[in-house]
Amino acid sequence: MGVVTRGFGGRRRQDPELPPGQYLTDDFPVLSAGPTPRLDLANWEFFVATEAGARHTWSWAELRALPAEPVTTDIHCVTKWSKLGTHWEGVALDTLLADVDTAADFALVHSYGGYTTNLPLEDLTGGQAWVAYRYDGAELEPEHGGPARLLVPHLYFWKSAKWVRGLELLHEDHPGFWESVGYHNYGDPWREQRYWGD
Ligand SMILES: Nc1nc2c(c(=O)[nH]1)N[C@H]1C(S)=C(S)[C@@H](COP(=O)(O)O)O[C@H]1N2
Ligand SMILES: [Mo]
Repeated sequence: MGVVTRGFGGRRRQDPELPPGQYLTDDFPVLSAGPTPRLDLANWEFFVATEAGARHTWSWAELRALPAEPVTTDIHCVTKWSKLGTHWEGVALDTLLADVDTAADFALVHSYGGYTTNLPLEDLTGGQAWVAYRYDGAELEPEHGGPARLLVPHLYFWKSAKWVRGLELLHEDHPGFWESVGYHNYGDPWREQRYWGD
């Protein structure tokens, strides 16, 4: 986290902590392509379906019983806002995938409500992604993806699926909701991969 650097005379200097084209916000905007689903924790589950046909599931109680990690990270939305040093808590995908036998290269993330987003499986492992259920010291608000959302902060925030339901592990890449209508397939904010062709 650093000091916000702004030029005088209305010129905004690029903060070295901000990817190209991004600006800082203290707000936490809500961006949802549809209504906020109200989910019953008694029926909630997180699944991992492998390319070989195996299906692993965790109930809400089982998820919450797994070791949780605090995560402090910057987040970058493709609509150009960034927040630095946000505080989350959740279960690392490394923990959830530890006993999953897979040779898949890709994951299609599914949300309650039907949203999907795709990414290479290797971007979900190695301490880079979490199923997050707390934000800023409180349970995650429904508008921001509660009860639980994916958190993959090294990619643009549309990859961080709210109301996450599970992962479909695949040999072949399959574009998700925004990726199939023109957003970049990978979405690295540091390479400004916003749209097709970036
Ligand atoms: N299920 C679901 N997840 C989603 C979205 C969505 O519309 N539905 N929007 C994405 C986009 S474009 C962004 S920028 C972030 C916004 O998260 P926020 O509303 O908590 O700021 O969620 C991402 N995850
Ligand atoms: Mo977004």
